[in-house]
Amino acid sequence: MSLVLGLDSSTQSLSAVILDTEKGIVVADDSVNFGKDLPQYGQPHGYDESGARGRVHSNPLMWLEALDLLLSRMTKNGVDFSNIIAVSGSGQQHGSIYLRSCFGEKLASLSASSDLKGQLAGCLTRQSSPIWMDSSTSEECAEIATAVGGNQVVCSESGSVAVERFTGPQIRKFAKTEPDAYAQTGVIHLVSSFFASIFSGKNVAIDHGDGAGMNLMNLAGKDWDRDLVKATADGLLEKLPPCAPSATKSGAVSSYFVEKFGFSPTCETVIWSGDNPCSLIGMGAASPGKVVISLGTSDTLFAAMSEPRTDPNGFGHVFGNPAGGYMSLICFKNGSLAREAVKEQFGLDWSAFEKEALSTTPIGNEGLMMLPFYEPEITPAIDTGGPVFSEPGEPSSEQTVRAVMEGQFLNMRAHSAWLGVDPERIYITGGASENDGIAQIIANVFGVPVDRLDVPGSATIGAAMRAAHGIGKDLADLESKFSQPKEGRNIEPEEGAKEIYDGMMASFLDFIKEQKNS
Ligand code: XUL
Repeated sequence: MSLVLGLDSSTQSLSAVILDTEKGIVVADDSVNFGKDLPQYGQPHGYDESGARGRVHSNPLMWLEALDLLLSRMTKNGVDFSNIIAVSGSGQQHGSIYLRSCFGEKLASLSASSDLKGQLAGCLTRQSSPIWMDSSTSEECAEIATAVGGNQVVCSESGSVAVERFTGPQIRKFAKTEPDAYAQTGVIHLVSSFFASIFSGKNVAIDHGDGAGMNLMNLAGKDWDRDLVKATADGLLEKLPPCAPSATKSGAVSSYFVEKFGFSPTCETVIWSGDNPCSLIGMGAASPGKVVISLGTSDTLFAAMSEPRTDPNGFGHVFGNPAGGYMSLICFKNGSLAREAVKEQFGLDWSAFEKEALSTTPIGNEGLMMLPFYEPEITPAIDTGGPVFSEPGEPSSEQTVRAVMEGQFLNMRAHSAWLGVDPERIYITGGASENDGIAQIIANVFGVPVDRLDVPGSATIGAAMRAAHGIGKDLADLESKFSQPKEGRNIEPEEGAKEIYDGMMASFLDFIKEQKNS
């Protein structure tokens, strides 16, 4: 038997894929979209949009309901879970769930005749979960950094300076603002370890990939950093699950899934990781050499690295590579958020991003530049209060489409230079990677060919590959089956394009500086 299940709990949806690891094929896949399938939560993009001062939270009960819904929908559609030999998953990074100590016991005694939401709701000590889009913890970041001797120390110990969306600063804010609820909290999970615990029927570890996105894990020691934990909140160490390598098995699947959805009682669980570390695996980029751009709600650029190299400007991060070693990552908040905003502003469809805008405007937009920061940006850290153009006037829809994409990828190129890698090709993934126009701009700005994979959803595929790897399957063999570029879908850079963007780079950086100072 060779079927493995991978899940991905992302910002906007919960997805699943079943891989046949012998035949090298995708057997089934499905997805629940939080906004469309669970409109009763009033979170159309997967989070509460009414938060003030940078607060962005999601409802963890919505995530639980999504899991029951996804698996029952797959069962109704004829999917047979009884042959699955291992399950693992991927979670949006940094998000945290706050639970009473009884969470572990509850998980061990879940009844298949009821649902997850009804049985686990009482365990929450905090009704909402801060997610990666939250930028409300600048004060807490500064306090943590000061307590340990400065941001250089936070960065050298944890792989990143203190970052607003990272879990440590979020925990500190909770402990400061809701001390009673914090005191009632027995265990704090990441999205990844929360779901992994549910599948295993007990509290399980946080993996080194996702754990590194907390400002709490010591990168070299691969365990909780006592100084950072102490600087974050009182009594925190007892509330954190242990850290463990990503390929750690966590026992047979919980009887809830056996009785309710027909899983085999011998199906093994492997701990979950973050979406970016899982995507690294799904893209076949676990060994250094490949640079990946993931185009999702956020855009990220990442690559495996043999030695942890930190970003001198503090925007980049080092996470654990689920296959061992490290990966670097840079996250840009205004990914599809910005592209969708332009699409909606002009009532366009995606073909405008694919063809019309690009065929009617010249490369470089005749010098018209845009800082596409519809939401406060993370890289660079700047709040421009919305998009800004370098020239006055009302740009046309075609100019704006080109400007948003050129702005995004010039910004990405500028802020990834510290990695010191000169990619020969770039591998792209995520919903928007199917769009040829977006792929063309990336090829032009970086001046290298762009490849896409044969299978959709690299985080979900990567999660399934990690399940297989965790029970002893060979990663190189899995990569040769599932992480191959799709033939005929590569995009070459256009002649002379890179030179135009080389020429624009200095003015683009000045434009950012001007806006920062204004
Ligand atoms: C990475 C990050 C985002 C989330 C989105 O640091 O914040 O890419 O993982 O899912």
